[in-house]
Amino acid sequence: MDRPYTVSRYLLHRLKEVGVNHLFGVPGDYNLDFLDEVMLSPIKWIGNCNELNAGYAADGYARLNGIGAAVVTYGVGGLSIINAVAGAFAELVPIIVINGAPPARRREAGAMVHHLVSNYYLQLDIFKKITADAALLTDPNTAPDEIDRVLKNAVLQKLPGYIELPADMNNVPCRAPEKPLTMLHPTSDPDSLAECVKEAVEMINKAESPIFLAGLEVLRFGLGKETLRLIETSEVPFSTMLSSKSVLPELHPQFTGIYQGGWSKPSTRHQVEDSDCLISLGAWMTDLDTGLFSINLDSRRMITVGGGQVRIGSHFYHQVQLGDFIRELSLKIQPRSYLASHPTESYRPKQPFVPESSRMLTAKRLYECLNFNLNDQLILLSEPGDSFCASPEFHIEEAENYIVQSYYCSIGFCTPAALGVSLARPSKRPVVLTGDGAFQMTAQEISTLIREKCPAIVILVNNDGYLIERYLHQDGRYNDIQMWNYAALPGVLGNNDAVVGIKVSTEEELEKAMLTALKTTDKLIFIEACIVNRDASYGLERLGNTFRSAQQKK
Ligand SMILES: Cc1ncc(C[n+]2csc(CCOP(=O)(O)OP(=O)(O)O)c2C)c(N)n1
Ligand SMILES: [Mg+2]
Repeated sequence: MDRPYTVSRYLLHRLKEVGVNHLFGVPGDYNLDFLDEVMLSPIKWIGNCNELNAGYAADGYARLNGIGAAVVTYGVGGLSIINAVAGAFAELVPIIVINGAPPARRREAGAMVHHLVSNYYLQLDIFKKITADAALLTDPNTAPDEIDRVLKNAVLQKLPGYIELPADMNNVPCRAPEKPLTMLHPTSDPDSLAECVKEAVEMINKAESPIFLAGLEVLRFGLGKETLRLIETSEVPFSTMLSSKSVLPELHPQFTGIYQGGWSKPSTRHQVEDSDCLISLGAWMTDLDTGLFSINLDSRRMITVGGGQVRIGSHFYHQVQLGDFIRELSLKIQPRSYLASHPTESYRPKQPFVPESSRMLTAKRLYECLNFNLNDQLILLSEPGDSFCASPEFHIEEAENYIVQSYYCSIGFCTPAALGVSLARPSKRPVVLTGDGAFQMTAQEISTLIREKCPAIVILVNNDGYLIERYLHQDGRYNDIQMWNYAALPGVLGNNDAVVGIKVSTEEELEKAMLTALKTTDKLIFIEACIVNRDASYGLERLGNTFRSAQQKK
């Protein structure tokens, strides 16, 4: 006979129902009863080295799986995971945090228990500000409804959710889940939708050089396939942005490149900015997505869709959802044989990497080599720093094979996020491109990657400190970090049968290491790439120049 439902069983049932198959986190005495239930559930427990890493892992997982979750303990864990939750909130990633709390009798007595800071509502108050919804479960009669509400709001709004679970609430009986959760997606106003699509079709039909710009909301709301259908039906070319890179396949003949304002390839910039009808789908104009706001777009020649509304020139249409607009436009738009009449500059073909023997490795050559070796089985995660500046121009063949925290930009995100990526997509391998500074933030999580047998490829760009900061400002001693023996580290953190650490300083060594990485599909491969003379990518040189000249104008 099935065991009766308790609050923790109910929560696990709903987590599984919304798609959580792995739970990240760190135990603590306030969450141990919950973790005992996790061990009996079909959800797999993945212990992390710390809570921040658990949050990043859940975020990486959610970006591919649709949702992720992490379990932490009160105060010490709850407050540690905040940075990861803030990043997920900023970037529209739904992760659920389950925070094990002291029992109700202690809360009600106001007792001074370990891990308490200030008062018993502090964490709930903080998480309310960086989640779609947050609940402290105090009553087994209302707990199921509160769990349902938090999960639904997180899933629908693509934002984190927070559930505080007092230790004595875990094993209290509660009602069984009655029926599957009903997700009421926000709807469009039918008149508003019909009118704005009509106006959009007229504008596109009249235009000589329309172009789509697919942005971050297309990626996060899982609208890539529908957007591709729209693009292929209409035969209009498209661009993406750094934050939405790889939402659509980049080897597509209609792809014109990544639009980043003044940092774009000239042909991409020309096509986007000189278009007489730019259809912007869910694009966020953040500083790093716009080449530090160096964009030149005229709203009179734009159709802007996102955040539940559409703007065409000076006309605003409210309550129109992005997905509805894309689907409706696909039905109404006429193919224009655009490719036949206006061939776009085809996307730059991959340049083969031919190493020059014993030539010392520069940043540019490292990125050329990586770009050449990326394939559709590899998911690239690129860390803020030179890695992130180099990667916009990489060729990502398949949709969803690129992950970046391009708005919140918390360094140290990618190594733990790769754990989540690997568990969410076991058929592919994550490739972490990280700086030495970023790596030092969350390096321990290599050990969890090894323990979980995730055959990640980690490429550490050893340029001796915080290179990006050296470029953004006059250099100072604060940009120096302790040199580690990076390539030896994976052996220390794991077992030598499961990991290969390789240090490279020349082009030839890099090519050999890359071949080993691609051939050895059952191990974690860690490549420490030593860069000569703190060399940087073209992207970082450009960022530094723009940033410093903006500072001078202040
Ligand atoms: C958590 C966090 N702390 C600090 C920063 C500020 N920051 C941005 S990039 C950077 C240095 C990155 O150095 P590294 O990873 O070595 O990359 P490089 O530029 O050298 O390639 C720092 C400290 C940040 N973005 N996130
Ligand atoms: Mg560095």
